[in-house]
This record gives sequence, C-alpha cells and structure tokens, in this order.
Amino acid sequence: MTSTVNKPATRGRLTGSMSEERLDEILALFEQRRLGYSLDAPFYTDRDIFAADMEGIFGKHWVFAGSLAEVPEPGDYITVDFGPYSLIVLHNDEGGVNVLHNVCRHRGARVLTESSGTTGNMVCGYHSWTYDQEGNLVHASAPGEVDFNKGCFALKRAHSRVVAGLIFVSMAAEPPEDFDEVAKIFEPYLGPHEISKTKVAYQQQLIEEGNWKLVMENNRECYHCDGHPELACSLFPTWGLTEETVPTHLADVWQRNLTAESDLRWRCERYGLPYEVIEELDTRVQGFRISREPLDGDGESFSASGRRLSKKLLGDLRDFRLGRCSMHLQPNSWFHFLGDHIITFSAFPVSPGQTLVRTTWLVADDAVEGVDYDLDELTHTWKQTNIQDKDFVELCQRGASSPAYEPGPYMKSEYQVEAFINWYVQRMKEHLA
Ligand code: 3BY
Ligand code: FES
Repeated sequence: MTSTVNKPATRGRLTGSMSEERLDEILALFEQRRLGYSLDAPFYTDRDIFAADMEGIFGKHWVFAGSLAEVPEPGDYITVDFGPYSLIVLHNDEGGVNVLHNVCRHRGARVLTESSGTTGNMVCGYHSWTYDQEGNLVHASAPGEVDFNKGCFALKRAHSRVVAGLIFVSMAAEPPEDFDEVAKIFEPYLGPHEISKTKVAYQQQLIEEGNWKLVMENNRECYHCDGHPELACSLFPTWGLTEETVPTHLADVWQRNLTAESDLRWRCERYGLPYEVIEELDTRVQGFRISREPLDGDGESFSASGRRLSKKLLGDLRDFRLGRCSMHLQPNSWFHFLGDHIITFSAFPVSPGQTLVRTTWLVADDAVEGVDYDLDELTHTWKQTNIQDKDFVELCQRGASSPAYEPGPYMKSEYQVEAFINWYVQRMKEHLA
C-alpha cells in the first residue's frame, strides 16, 4: 500500500454558488426520500444535484481510478474525469503513483488531453508551461517576462492509495480514514491474483446516456439478469435469491449452486484463499461487498461453457476453478477477479444525464493474444452485458425525465440497490447539513 501526502483541494466551490434557498430545497429532497423506494426524478436529472454529487461524493471519498496494469512503467499515466474534475494518475520514477489536478496553473487549460499515454515532463499545449512528474512548474518562459516564483504554481495534488494493484484517488482535504480498514479486508481476497503481473488485454469506454446513480443501481442487482443471456451462462440464475425467495422452477439450479459452492470452499481452503461474503455496503463510509462465488458450467471463467478464456493462470494461483472473486465498492466501481483474468469497471459521471463506463480486461502479462487467449472470446460476455446494461440505464433515464415518473418500490433481490441509495443519501445529508 502506498500513499502520498498532499495539499488540500478546495471544497464547496460547486455548491458555493447556489443560493441558501436552493441548497435548502436540495437538502429537503434528501430528507423527504422515501425508504425502500427509488429516488425522486431530480436526483437523476437536476444540474444542481449533480454538482452537489460531484462535491459531496466524488470530491470527498476514495474513488477507484484504474489499476497498475494501466500504468505499468514510470511515466505512464491515465486521466480520469468526474464531472468538472480531471485528474492525472501518473506512475512516478519511485514506483509510486502521483495524482495531480489536470488544470494548468497559468490560465487553466487541460494539461494532458488523452485518456492514457506516457509522458516525461508535462507540457501544457496552450503556452507551454512545463511541469515535472511531481507537478512542479519547471519552465514558464515568455518574452520580456520578469521572473516569478514558480514554486507557487505547481499542479494541485490529490491523494492516492494503491491496494492489490488497484489505484484509488481522493480529492478531499482529509479523505475518509475508513478506507484503510476496508483495504485491509479486501487485499487478501484480491492480492493472490497479482495485478502487478497482468497487462491490459482490452479496454472499453462506453458512454451511457444516464445519471451515474442509475449506472450503479443497475449494477447492484440481478433481478434484470434475464436480459443478460451471455452472463446468465456463468452466473447461476439464482444469483441474489435466498432459500426463501428462490422459485420452485429454479430448485434444481439452487441445488447445483450449493454443490458448486461447497466445492469452491474446499478449493479455497486448500489454497488458503478467503471466500466468505463480507458485506458493509451502507454501514461504513467506505461501503463495500466482497465474496468469492462459484461460476456455472466448468466454473473457470465467463465463457458459455464456463471454460477458461486465457490459458495462463494469474499470479501464483494453482487452479482455474476459483469462481469469481467479486467486489462492489461505493461509490463508482465493481470488479471480478477470476483465475484466468480480471475485469475492472468504473463509472465516471460526465453530466446529470451522461456517464462514462470504463471496463478493463486484464490477463497474465506473459499471455499471448491469439495463442493463450482470443480477444473476442475473452471480452464477449461483458461486452454484450455492458451494451444490454447501457440500454436498461438509458430506458430509466428517459423514464425519470417524464413528468409521469414516480419512485417505485425495491424488491428483496434489489437490497444492494437500496444499500447503495441509503449510502448515497446518508453521505449527501452529512455533506449538505
Ligand atoms: O457485475 C456484477 O457485479 C453484478 C452481478 C450480477 C449483476 N451485476 C451484473
Ligand atoms: Fe497552460 Fe497557458 S494555460 S500554459
């Protein structure tokens, strides 16, 4: 785990321009929220609530940005944007990660304009102010200019943590301390898959015409999984159900799942891998859920047969049949760690009605495309699932925009959606109070 100590970022700028009355109105909407029901329409459509979300959620919490496999060498970077914020996440020469606000200290231009790349010093494209990898301003020449104190014009910094190869960023002056405790819980689950020995096989950037919360809500339930025929081959169709709620026509699937679960537990115990479900989605500032659950069919990967999609095992794993170690993290990410590959997902809010979903497939760094894995086969299930989810999210966004929309009740199998909303509402009430 690494960390950097940083100057605090400014807070309150996004809601600071709103009148007291407007802020009271927004707070009242949070206070009036009906438990057990989806949110009122403005939470999905309103510009001011979006600004408040960016400040109270993305500006205050730890947010998943990407993995070390995306920035394997010193000088490699990715940029991540949350609403109006843009951050540079850069692998520095010491092997750590610097997180810098992607806002030039001259007149504010974006410094790096690509979503990923490799850089030495960073040169702003407007008037060539040049920053080193720590964000220090090292060059700012102009004809006839008197020298000025460049030390006052470094790129602003944000915090970083790297846990099990996953990079988290926080723009808060004082990020929630709870994260370190949660990281200690999930690191033993994810660590054995060794992200530092993986490479990016493929990355998909999907713009969904929907509010970021609709993207997250959709991810947190499988009530709609009939709409995912490819994924349904891997997930047991009883996912999210309990002994009490499973319908009689799925009784045999339920039994098959129980057998697969006990087989998986036996394997995990043999290899010393944790598998228990730990679920604190709305009972912590850093809400999370982690588990290791079996996959249907051969039980190795997200293929129609359940058979492996890459021939190379990750890290020091000794078995392909390790199911999926899945993690749901508030506010914006979810992950599946398998024996043969890893998939990371992050939702980056763009505007009230638009979200970028970045999905990254990682395989062992010595796996050879076309020999050890076929890229179309590797990515098929989740590319299809993502497109289907995009449609669901967009249908909901259109619904929420209609004057006829009213919040509807969550079903039992949607308890994780409710937990996400409970977490969100609680965080926002604390922020706005
Ligand atoms: O990707 C996920 O974590 C979950 C699993 C089932 C529904 N959703 C797609
Ligand atoms: Fe970056 Fe002028 S805005 S150098």
